[in-house]
Amino acid sequence: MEETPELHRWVIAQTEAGHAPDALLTQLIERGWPEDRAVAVLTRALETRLAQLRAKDQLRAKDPALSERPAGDGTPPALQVPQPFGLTAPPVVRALDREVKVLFTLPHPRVILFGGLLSNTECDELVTLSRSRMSASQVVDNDTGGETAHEGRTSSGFGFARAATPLIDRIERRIAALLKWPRDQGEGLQILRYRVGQEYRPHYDYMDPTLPGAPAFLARGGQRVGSLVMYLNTPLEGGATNFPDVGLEVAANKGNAVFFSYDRPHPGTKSLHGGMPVLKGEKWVATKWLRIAPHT
Ligand SMILES: O=C(O)CCC(=O)C(=O)O
Repeated sequence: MEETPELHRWVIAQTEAGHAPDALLTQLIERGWPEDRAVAVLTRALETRLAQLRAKDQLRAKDPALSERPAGDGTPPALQVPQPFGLTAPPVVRALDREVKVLFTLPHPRVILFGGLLSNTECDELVTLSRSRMSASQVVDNDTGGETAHEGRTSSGFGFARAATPLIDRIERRIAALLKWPRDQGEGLQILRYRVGQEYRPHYDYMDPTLPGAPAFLARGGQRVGSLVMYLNTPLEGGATNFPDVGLEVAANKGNAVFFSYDRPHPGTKSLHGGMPVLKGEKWVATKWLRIAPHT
């Protein structure tokens, strides 16, 4: 077993495609590497990559024109995504304990609007559970993989741990059944409240693997490959979820949920989306992000 530059390149390519270190560790062990040596190989390969990215960042800071140039890395390879059903959409799907309507589907970007995923009572209970816990929403920090405030996201929010309450546990099991995606490959539910004028400007939910914060973000479950935005109320006006690349606006209707997937961290997925400003009343949503590996 030799630690070659080729092996390091493989580790980096897999990581940038969104595979979690745990999955790579398992593969190395399966190939016969002792666990301690496999961990050392992974650590060295990722630290080297991190150092390269930091150096690139410093160069960009000195010469802003460099940021304008394409990375030249090509399109990342496709990842597995949640597939609730095949190409033909059924009118209704059974999700654990509930019949859920399929209101429309779009192939590219892959978007599915589900009707009645949550009952009115479940929506109200989620709002009641979260109301007193909200604080200013943050976004993923591209430099650290942690969280940071951002002017494009003006809502407030609260993140629940997975299975935080019996209600959340049930909803998560329902989502896993609906999307045919293991529950532990989902992040905890994130509740958002938008007041009049508040919005979440168009963004991608995946992590750009070339950013300095990517290794830390991807270490906890790999790349995001799907999002489910559940509407917990119906705003009086505004607040649709929009997909600007294809001119789609999904109205926020209590109990419904819009699902979209992106098979690679790339704008070619057309998964750019946002929460449009609320014009009257307020808007509450619960978002579930799905990862390619168990999220910790
Ligand atoms: O509020 C919405 O409609 C979209 C929410 C969203 O984009 C997100 O949580 O990533």
